[in-house]
Amino acid sequence: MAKQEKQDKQDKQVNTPAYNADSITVLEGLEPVRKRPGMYIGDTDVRGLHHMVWEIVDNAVDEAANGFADRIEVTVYKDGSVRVTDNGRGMPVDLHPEKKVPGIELIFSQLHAGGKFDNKSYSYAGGLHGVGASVVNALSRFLIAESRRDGGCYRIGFASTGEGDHIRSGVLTEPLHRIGDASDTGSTVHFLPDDRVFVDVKLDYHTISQKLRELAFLNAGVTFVFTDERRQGDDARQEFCYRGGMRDFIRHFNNGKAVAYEEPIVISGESDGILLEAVIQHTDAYSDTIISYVNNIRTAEGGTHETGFKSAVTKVLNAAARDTGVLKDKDENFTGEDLREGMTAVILVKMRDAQFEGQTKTKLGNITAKVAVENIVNDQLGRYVQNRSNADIVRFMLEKARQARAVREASRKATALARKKNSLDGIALVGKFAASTGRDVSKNEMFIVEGDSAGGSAKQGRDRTFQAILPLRGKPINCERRRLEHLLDNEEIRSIITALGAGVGNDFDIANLKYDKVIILADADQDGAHIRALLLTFFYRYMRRLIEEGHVYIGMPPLYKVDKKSTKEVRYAYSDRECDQVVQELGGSRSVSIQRYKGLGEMNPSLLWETTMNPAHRTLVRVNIEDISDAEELVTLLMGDDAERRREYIIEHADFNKTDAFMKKVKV
Ligand code: 28F
Repeated sequence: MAKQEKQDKQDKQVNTPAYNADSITVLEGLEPVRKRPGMYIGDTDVRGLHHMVWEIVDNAVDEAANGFADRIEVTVYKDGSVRVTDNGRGMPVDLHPEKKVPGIELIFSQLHAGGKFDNKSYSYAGGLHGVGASVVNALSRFLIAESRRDGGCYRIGFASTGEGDHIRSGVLTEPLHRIGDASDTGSTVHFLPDDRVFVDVKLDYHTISQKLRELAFLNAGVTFVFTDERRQGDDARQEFCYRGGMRDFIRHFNNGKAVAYEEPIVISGESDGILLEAVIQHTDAYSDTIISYVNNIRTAEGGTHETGFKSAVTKVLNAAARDTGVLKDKDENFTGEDLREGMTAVILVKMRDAQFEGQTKTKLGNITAKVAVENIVNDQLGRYVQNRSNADIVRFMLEKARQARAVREASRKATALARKKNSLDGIALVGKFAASTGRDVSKNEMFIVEGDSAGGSAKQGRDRTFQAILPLRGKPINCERRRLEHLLDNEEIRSIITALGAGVGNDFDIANLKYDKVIILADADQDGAHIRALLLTFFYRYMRRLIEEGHVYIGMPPLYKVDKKSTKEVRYAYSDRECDQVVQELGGSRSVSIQRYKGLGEMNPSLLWETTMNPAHRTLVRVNIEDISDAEELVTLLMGDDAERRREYIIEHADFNKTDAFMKKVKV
């Protein structure tokens, strides 16, 4: 009874005129977002459009991270609108004591506000710029929010009004009111990103699905349901829930590799207001992989948290090596790199006021994070290695470090020699590599071409002012199973490193890159797929920035030549489907002749130029690491020991029309 009274009172309050007057000032608050969307959402391209979704999802994830929700649903509709629902406490509907406006209205109309980011319990809110829901409202055609709490369901609505230079957005069109009863609690937000802001861009099914899967790994036990109503059948709905959270993440990541021990090492703790969760698992690989996150955002460029992690691992394991006698008094400490050989680690830091730096703003800058992570890892990994029941695992790690050091020392001379060879720029490449004459790096392109004959055609056909050709004779070495020192013995690999001019591995410096585009040109058959995979693996492992910053492309030679008999019109098709389409356009199969190209080698220089190299006509596919774990999985699959899976994969993907999981098709 008392509850009902309170309810009625609230229902009345939200409709008072004073409240509407207040909302005008609130409106002006959103104007800057509309004026300079990029400042608030990153950009108004696909990335920005997806950030709209992440901002709302982040709020739901925060509610889950605080222990109030365990189910989050995301639906994309045919009109491009998005609906996000959680089963948390529901957004507050009572009036803010000073502002006299319902909490839910503040969430969607106050920049940098909503209390969300001031409230201690919400101290780890994520989001690119941490401005949240009001920005999404400002950049939407409409936004409807519902809150289910205290037995009621409440709704508030906003929309943009006007047109041209007079658009006002986030205007309150439906003040908060009770629309009915609710048997559960939770929040729902339904919004339509404004197509006048996000022009000609669409939400991508895979991007959203991968992000939600990632969030499911990072938030153990929370169920994420993704529905894309633009799709049909089994593909339209996906559900992710990982009881084991980051432990499941690392298992998934190392799936298909030989792991040194089944149960990942788990570290979790708090220091100086910074939360850390980390998992470690070793494989028989020769490199290390650290995947790090801050507030659920991937930090691809690393930063202070990674530095703190590495430094603590080095310290703890060197101490263990001394304790167990693996290192004698006279021995030098192991290097961090030796100690991390074969290590996979996933690190998640949650902190307030995270500062992001670096070229892609994915590098954590806060020094406090280094200290905090270092403290927690020192303490917990220290305890782990002290624990007798982990003795075998610790012995494995130290033995691996010892071998890594031995190999490193043994091959130091060989490496020095290889490096020296490389530094004799050009000499190692004589007769093979055809450099471009132009010096404008931003225009320069390097084609890595499968086979000498195709290489020859490419050299003749190219525009030498900006295109360089590097023909590959044999197959480049498989680098999954090799240390960098051995890779340098491979002539093909050395040529690539030398030609690109930016070093390799830890010495790789993208600032010295001589070519803006590195284009792999291989046949559309199994051999070609293999060569592409080998090269991509190499770039992925030893020049990752090259891929991350979008410099690597796959060239697409045409698969078919279609001649119209009567008019002699000639068209080229790059896929089976395109071939069918072209045949239709030229009047059907009776009026054309079709030639299928078996390989690059069949094309003469001018044809190769016209169809595959000329920027005006060609199709390139940019290689894009959308989901690092998928890419890693693919690399492992293609390069690892599991021959059967590898065979299956190559057969399945030898069809050039299917985009490899690595790649996102972008016509350039
Ligand atoms: C569909 C997206 O946005 N879920 C949210 C809550 C819950 C609270 C809240 C949100 C706290 C102080 C305002 C409830 N009860 N899903 C969401 N669930 N925001 S957003 O509070 C926001 C601020 O002022 C909530 C008690 N405390 C907080």
